[in-house]
Amino acid sequence: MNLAEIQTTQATTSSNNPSAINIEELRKLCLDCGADDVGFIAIDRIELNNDREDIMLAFPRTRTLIGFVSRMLPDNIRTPLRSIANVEFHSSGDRVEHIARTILHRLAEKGVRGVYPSMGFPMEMDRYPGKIWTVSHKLVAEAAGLGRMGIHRNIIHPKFGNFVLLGSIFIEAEVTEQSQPIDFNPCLQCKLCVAACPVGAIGINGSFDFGACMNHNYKEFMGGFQSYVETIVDATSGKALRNEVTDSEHGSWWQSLSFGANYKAAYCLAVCPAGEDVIGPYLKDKGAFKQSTLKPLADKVENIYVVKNSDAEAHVIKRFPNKSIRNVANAIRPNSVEKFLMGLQLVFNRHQANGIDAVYHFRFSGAEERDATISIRGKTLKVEDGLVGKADLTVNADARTWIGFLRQEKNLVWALLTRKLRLNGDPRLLAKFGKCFPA
Ligand code: B12
Ligand code: SF4
Repeated sequence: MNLAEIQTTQATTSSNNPSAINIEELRKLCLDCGADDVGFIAIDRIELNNDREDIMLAFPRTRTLIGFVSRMLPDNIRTPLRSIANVEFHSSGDRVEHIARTILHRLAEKGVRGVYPSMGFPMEMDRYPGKIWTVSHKLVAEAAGLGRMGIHRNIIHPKFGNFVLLGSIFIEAEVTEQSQPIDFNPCLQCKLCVAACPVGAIGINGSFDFGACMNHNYKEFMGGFQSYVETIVDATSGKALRNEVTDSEHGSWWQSLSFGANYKAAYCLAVCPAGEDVIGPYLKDKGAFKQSTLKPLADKVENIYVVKNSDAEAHVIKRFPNKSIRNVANAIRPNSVEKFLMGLQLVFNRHQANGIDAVYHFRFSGAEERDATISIRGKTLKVEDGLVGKADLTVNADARTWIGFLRQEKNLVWALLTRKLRLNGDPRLLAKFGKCFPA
């Protein structure tokens, strides 16, 4: 299927509004401005349910979203040299924003207003560690027929593969036709991304270990920065700090802070063979493809940043004995009960939960009053509002004390002695709970 055919199958839902922008003209305008593929969806589309409030906050006149992709250079992403992959990520990211701005300037000449959110960063940090992005470009791209998420949770464009970054634009006009998702997933289920990820973040079953990816790949981003600063502050002298942070790591931080934060891996994207333009070498000789793409990344001698006793640490020990483990603090640390409950799924270590079968009732009081049920069973986690079923352990906690305990600012024994924390049930279950969320 060529790109023109793909695009024709996408556009389906029509608008009756006579002033709506003709999509053929709009598509041409977007491609002329540098987009490599583009689609259009109305603000009321179900795929935007999670993001609509933020989109309307950003631009209350929004009627339509333009989703587009911009190609990256696969060989830059595939190299084991991080500087070369990162320069392509940064250049491509800048290009996405440049394309969005150019499209909006052209539309402004036609009297159509709109805004574009960032491709990735900056984000709304006052919401951290919550939903800090305005719109999920992946969901826009899927809805707009630009590809589907593969097992590695990235969008695979049917022609360009996963070597695309995504952009979205909010505009005030309606369009004559809306795009629809493509009816197949280009992911081949080859699992090369599963094998390539140094921290085991991508599960064969489609699960994704957000914390593992965040702690390693994003070490020189926001979460890792807190930990870096605290390491410096906690050191008793410059000489003592050298035992904690090597010269090469300080240098890497300096480069990230001066030239744009550097990703440590992105190996899942690097090895993905899917997409009409890139699949040739894989189809020709799968073994040779693995040798040339996966092996150099797997063989690379490098530091891997993982939380102590986490699934990610166990993965490095088992799969990548050639790589060096460096322990870091978990980048996601909650600052409220709400964020604690919301973030549990993101930092749950399923293999640490092996053998646990327990229901926990949490009853928070004080600054935040809330009841929640957390069930851990069959290496899966379920978080529910309210008290559901029979608890094996009930944790009655003052909200601030609990959050302080999680942030290692308050002592568990002190909390128990002062009855700011009271347990009803087998207290060993609390230790087992903690094991599933290594910090
Ligand atoms: C949050 C985020 C991340 C997170 C989570 C990744 C993920 N799977 O969603 C982290 C920090 C781990 C991450 C890593 C990477 N990212 Co990123 N990231 C985003 C961001 C800001 C939003 C993602 C999103 O839509 N999440 C919501 C839903 C749709 O995603 P999901 O997969 O269903 O859900 C997972 C997580 O998001 C998380 N989650 C879901 N809901 C919530 C809510 C909250 C509050 C939180 C904190 C998390 C969370 O849990 C889910 C399972 O882990 C977008 C930019 C944007 N504004 O859209 C870029 C984006 C998705 N990232 C991108 C890229 C390139 C990467 C990296 C390759 C970076 C790199 N160069 O190394 C890696 C790849 C990791 C991977 N295999 O997914 C590209 C993807 C391009 C493509 N072809 O699809 C995007 C679209 C940026 C762009 N403009 O192109 N990323
Ligand atoms: S590497 Fe294979 S399994 Fe992973 S996303 Fe690409 S095609 Fe799918």
